[in-house]
Amino acid sequence: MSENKTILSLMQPSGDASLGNYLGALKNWQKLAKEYNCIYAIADLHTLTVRQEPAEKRRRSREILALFLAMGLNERDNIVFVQSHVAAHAELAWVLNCYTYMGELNRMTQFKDKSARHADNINAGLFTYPCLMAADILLYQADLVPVGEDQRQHLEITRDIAERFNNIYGNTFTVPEAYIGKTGARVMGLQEPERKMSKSESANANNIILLNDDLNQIANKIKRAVTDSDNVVKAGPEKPGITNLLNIYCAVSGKTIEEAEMEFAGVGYGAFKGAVAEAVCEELRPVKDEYERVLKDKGYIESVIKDGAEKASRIAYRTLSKVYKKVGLLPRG
Ligand code: ATP
Ligand code: LTN
Repeated sequence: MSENKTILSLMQPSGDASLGNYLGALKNWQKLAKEYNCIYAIADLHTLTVRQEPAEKRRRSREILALFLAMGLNERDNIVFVQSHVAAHAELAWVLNCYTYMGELNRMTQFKDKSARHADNINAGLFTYPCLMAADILLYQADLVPVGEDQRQHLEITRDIAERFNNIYGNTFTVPEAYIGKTGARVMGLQEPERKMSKSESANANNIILLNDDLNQIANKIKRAVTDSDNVVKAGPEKPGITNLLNIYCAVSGKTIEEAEMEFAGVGYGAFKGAVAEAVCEELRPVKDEYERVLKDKGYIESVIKDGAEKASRIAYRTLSKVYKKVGLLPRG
């Protein structure tokens, strides 16, 4: 690897990839790809915290990986792999479990949200999820972690764990920073604009734009998005639906909210939604075309998976053996 800094991020195969994943995460990964060493993975171990059909999980893991590749995050310039293929993630997660306090984990809003929504399955994995995420990041000495706004708290706990460990044992981990984009970092549901567009929690298909939807479906979902009735295209806390559409529009067009408000001043919601739909479809068209192509190339995807596991393992085990030594585990000899 070159002297560049390292960025790393993972995406769960917990549902089909959404416009939220694309704007909040993938688009920034793509933007940063030229200046950094990049490591991207499928967080399939994380997804075990919520029950899911095994065959669906396998399909989604391949599809999301194909999406990375379609967006130019290819195996030549980046390391692309599947989390469960590098056992060091589970191994370091165990160690970090022992350096993380119950009180810290108790404060995680994602844990509170997910345990409220899955009251029948509040498993220990859901609770210790941030330790596995910290392991993902710290194994590769990542400098920067591009994620959506919902992950900010998990990055903070990762930093706390890393600093705690470094304070006890001397410099072991790079303390990472979150990279959260200015626009698109929190795409809200189209039908429930008070809540994050979530790929595993959207019961209503019109609430979420999937990258697997065809362009007509995408345009129709945007046109059906919930708004208020005053017909003024302006962002504000009392207008969550319109604010969300403005954010989406700005994330794809690169315009600021003020510029977009000016562009749509005096224009009704119908025309505004039409413009948002067109901008989103134009943005996604080439990605979707390439994605369809890559997805058909099963041999290529399998070779990326195999290669990625090898490259990632080499880096991960270097860190893990340093950690094992520092905490006093016997060397294998
Ligand atoms: P779930 O909804 O099942 O919890 P998720 O999509 O939030 O899943 P991941 O697949 O791990 O979880 O998310 C991948 C990336 O996409 C993360 O960086 C996350 O912050 C980002 N992301 C997810 N949803 C949104 C959203 N609605 N807006 C912006 N970014 C998002
Ligand atoms: N927790 C993240 C997914 C995730 C991740 C990571 C993101 C798992 N490990 C490491 C960045 C770095 C989520 O739910 N969005």
